[in-house]
Amino acid sequence: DLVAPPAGSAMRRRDFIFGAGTSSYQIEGAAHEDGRLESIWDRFCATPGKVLRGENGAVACDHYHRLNQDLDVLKRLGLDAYRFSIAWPRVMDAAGRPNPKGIDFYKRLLDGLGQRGIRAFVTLYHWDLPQHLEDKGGWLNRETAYRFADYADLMSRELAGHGDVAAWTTHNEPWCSAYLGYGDGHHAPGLANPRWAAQAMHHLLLGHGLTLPALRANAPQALHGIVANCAPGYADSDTPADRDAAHLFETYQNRWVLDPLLKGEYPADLWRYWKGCEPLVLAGDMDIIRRPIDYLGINYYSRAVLRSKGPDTIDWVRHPDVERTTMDWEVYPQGLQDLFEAFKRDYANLPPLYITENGMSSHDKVNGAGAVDDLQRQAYIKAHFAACSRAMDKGVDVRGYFIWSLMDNFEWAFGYERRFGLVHVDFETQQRTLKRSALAYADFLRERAAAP
Ligand code: GBH
Repeated sequence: DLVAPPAGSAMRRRDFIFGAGTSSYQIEGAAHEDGRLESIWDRFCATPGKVLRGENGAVACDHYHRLNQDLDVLKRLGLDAYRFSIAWPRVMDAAGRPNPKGIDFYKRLLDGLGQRGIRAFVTLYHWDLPQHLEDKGGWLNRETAYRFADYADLMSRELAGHGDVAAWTTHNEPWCSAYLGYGDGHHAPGLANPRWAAQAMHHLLLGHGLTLPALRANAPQALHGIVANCAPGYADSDTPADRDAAHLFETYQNRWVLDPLLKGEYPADLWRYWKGCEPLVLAGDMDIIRRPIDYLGINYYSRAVLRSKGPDTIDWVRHPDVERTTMDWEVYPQGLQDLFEAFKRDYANLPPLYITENGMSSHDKVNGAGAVDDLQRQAYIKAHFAACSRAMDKGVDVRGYFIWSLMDNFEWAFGYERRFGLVHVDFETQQRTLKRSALAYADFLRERAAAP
């Protein structure tokens, strides 16, 4: 019974949503079919030296062609909800007109979920910007925010009446899009300047706010919100300098995104860390960005430990003797509780939370008996269930938990080597094998469904 919340946990309430997630570029493949345009990730992967072993998402899990099989896997798991993203380059042509073939894929996906009684959490942007928009400046260009609102309007109209969409998400992890994409260049489009990261963030958040009226009008029954990747920062020592380093880390990692959304302002400390990098903000922008949201999705993986490296400069500390994943991220469940309790203290208007991603990568292999013994993942999930339960006991309003990921997939700059799935994928044969963690999760969900 490894993958289950503790007895008596508030997570065992029947209305708590359990799910798993994926994203379009990481699983779909079919990168050149049915009128799909080039995305910034196709271009980035084709640039030598950007992705481990030069891998790309051209085939990935071939999910585009294996939709029904993957829907049946979701059904076998017994999930309440499935979180996926729409590939913007699949559903609109370069003139902004709808591409019916691409849109049809998502209609079939939602219909298939609906037939199986699985609710949908639909993300509009999980990093695959159409390349033609990047050619005009991408998220550095304010126009992209307006094009994003057009795209959101189109998709929420087109998909109305298909399946049961519980929630729309504007952006997955704007921090990653802005910082990894435009600030340090580890992700597409591979640009590296903190001033650009700050401007890209502003336009990403503006795009988020601009979409909300259309989403609400076209999908009045669904919840509307955004997903942020957050991590708590701990000072390496109790000195004021190290405590300030931890504070600056949380400003750059969490408050850079959450303060504009929930307080309508960028945290002033951020410009202590990135001197002179303030974005251009037009009158009225912050009111658009702070439009009320129904929920906040948090992707939680690990913590950071920080020390001061001089005034307004921080240094990441790597503790040698702690458990790590194959991403080299520390396993630190307590951080989830600490983070959520801090949010509750810091934001008077904190909306209900969903853990929209949590999980780990490991070197999983199918053994001679045809099974995948991912014991470390089962323990990881169980420990994070317990941390989430403790936060709920302290009054934090958490409504759902999604494991990242449904299946092994294209792990961005790390290619196919890092495996986050509940389901193992053999990338030669496209064979899916439920790992032990998936079987244990399914057992828990079946028991819960049977309980009075
Ligand atoms: C998510 O991003 C993505 O949404 C998803 O597509 C991706 O597959 C998944 O996570 C796994 O990577 O070095 O310990 O300080 C996660 C964003 C940003 C979280 C970097 C971890 C560094 C952790 N990540 N962060 S650590």
